[in-house]
Amino acid sequence: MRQAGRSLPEYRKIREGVGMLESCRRPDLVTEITLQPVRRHNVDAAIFFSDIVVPVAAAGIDLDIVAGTGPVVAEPVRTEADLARLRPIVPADVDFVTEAVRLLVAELGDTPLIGFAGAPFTLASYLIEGGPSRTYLKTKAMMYGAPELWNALLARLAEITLTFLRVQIDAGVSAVQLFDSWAGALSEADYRRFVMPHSAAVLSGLIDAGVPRIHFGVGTGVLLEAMGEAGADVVGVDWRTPLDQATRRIGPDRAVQGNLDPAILFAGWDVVERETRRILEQGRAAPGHVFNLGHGVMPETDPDILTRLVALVHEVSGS
Ligand code: 1CP
Repeated sequence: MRQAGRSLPEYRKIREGVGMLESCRRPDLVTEITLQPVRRHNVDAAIFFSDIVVPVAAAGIDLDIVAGTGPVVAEPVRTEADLARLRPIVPADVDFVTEAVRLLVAELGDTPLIGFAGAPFTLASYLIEGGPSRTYLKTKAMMYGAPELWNALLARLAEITLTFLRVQIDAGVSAVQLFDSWAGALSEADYRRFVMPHSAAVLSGLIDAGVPRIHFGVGTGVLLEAMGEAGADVVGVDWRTPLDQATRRIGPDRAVQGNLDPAILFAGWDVVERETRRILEQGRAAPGHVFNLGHGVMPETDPDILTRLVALVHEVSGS
């Protein structure tokens, strides 16, 4: 979401009259949209064009991705009976993903393709709330009030997510990112108790696949250590925590990814340059640093600033 694609005129053109879910199911469109930011900005890796709700739609949940809103679930999942509508998936349920990844890997040559999935907590929040939320009231009510149902739901989502990431790895992605975008709504203790075991099941289930695993959330300053422990090789950091501080929390065994505030891209080039240099400097404290934004690209972002930003990162890091 809010990756480079949405700020590009060529993206908006190709998406005209095509719904978001439909575009995710068309390998020709997925391939072209994934390549657009790579061509334009010369980034070092491509991120697969899809959405975190694609596997739960394939698992039988009736949902849509509504422009300007995000995922909307027709009948939210709130009871034991609702859970039965979320069945496990098999690779054939997402054969369009296999086909798109294969096409992309062939087109990209040496440029790695990053696959991704939503983590169980973030997926559960959409299924339980029925759409985007600020407070996660119903999600937390189930988590605290009906822990058995909660654990059954998150275990099912972990199973679906693991299958979905394996499909992408088998088709050729070079790395995977697990998005627990909204886990920052939790305390560390509750994250460790109610969420981490399920995310760890996904991440540890991929150890033998031998691809780097990136684990990211927004507002996760207090969770960084636990998100690393869940089984990540790289921990994504939003703009709230400086990377040297993040590294002290995460420890010397994991790389970091981040963390320019996407809003900085609206503040003029001098500010972008200063902040980018600061982040690259602070990233040196970590055993590895993937430069990235602290969250997705806003659709109103000037694409030329992004191109310049990529060139600056290449220049400063000598790559
Ligand atoms: O642009 C790209 O090529 C990247 C592909 C991508 C990714 C990685 C999309 C396309 N979605 C995602 C992941 C995603 N989707 C996340 C995790 C990343 C993050 O935290 O930003 C989340 C939380 C979603 C859910 C979602 N999908 C939202 C957020 C709603 C909320 O709760 O605030 C929204 C707005 C979407 C729709 C969506 N997904 C992707 C795009 C390009 C869009 C916009 C819709 C459109 O273009 O029609």
